[in-house]
Amino acid sequence: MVPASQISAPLTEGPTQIKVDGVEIRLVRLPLIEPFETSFGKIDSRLIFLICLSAGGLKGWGEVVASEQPLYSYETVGTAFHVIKDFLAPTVLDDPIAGLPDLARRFSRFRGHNMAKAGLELAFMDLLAQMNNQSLSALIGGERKRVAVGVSLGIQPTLSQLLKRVDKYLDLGYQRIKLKIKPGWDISVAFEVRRIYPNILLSVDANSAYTLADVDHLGRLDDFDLLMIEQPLQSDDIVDHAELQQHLKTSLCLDESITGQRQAKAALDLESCRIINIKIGRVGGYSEALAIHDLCAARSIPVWCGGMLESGIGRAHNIALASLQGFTLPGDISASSRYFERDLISPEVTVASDGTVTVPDAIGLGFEVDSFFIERQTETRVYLTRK
Ligand code: OSB
Ligand code: MG
Repeated sequence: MVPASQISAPLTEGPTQIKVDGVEIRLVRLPLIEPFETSFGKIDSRLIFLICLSAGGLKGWGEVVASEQPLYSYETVGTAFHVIKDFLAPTVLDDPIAGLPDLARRFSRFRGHNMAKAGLELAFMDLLAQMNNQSLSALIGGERKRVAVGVSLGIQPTLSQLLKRVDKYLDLGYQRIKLKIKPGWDISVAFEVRRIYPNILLSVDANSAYTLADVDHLGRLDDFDLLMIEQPLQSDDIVDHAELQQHLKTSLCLDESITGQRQAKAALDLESCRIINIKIGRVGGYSEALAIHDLCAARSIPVWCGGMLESGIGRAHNIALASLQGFTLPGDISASSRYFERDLISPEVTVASDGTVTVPDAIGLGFEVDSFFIERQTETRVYLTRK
């Protein structure tokens, strides 16, 4: 693993004081190639929330992963817009920023709204990487040159439509298949996929669709040699998951419940899960994501990088994060083409036939931002400056 001291060094040292001149917010509509359905609903486009920080002639890009509706999390595009415009952006524009810890400290007095905070942290880290002439991966101490990836398959109208998609993504090389499940679309689906593919890495994600009363039902998933069951119980629960884990052979993985390093530590202390999904947006940015990575590495708990149907900008940050040594399981980092006809970056993210994505070594994000296409798809644009 990478010791915390090595990770934080480039983030705190050096003469870098970043004076941010402007915060641009853009809401950009990207249609999905096909609808994405989870236990809480179905979407057919993404309203991508971009943040662009300008400083000293450079631009740093970040993405707020909130959805339009408060389903996965209480945050929405609307709440993040308000919180960034009225509270977070003014603290960013206030004084020059000394480093990531300084930025995180400014945000910490505001409760919650992790996705809003993360969007600004991401953009800040892109700026910092550019100022240091480094890739994002190098900036955070990432060592992997390629990261292993899996695919998350939404609930389908029929089993045969699901099986077609499993086949397609295995063919494309994806190393792990994750099935979204809910009551009525769970046991028989996992049974059938496992029957046809006895040897693949297979997991399921319930997005909180069950309660502890379903312990026997969920126990039937133990027959399918799953890599993990992701977030079966309530989104803020840590206690019932510990009880459930005791009754299951299969490892539980927490997603929604892990909103920061304190929750991660509590979940590991209580043995509520044996695997953690790290999403930079859900935990409030790089500082928390790195801390959770370090905590899990120190306890030999595998972590993997989750996804939120990000555009290429959020995806580039996920790739950088997943290049850290502790990310030992395939992430939900698909090719741009898994979700979008055309992405906001160039080149787009591609998955090689061995199910890996290259970690760019070019400075900053490592991808060009396609300003022309962003402009074309923009629904809302706001530019905030110092008062
Ligand atoms: O639970 O991991 C989840 C997408 C939106 C909200 C929650 C989740 C997901 C995914 C998609 O599973 C992962 C991806 O971006 O490919
Ligand atoms: Mg999940």
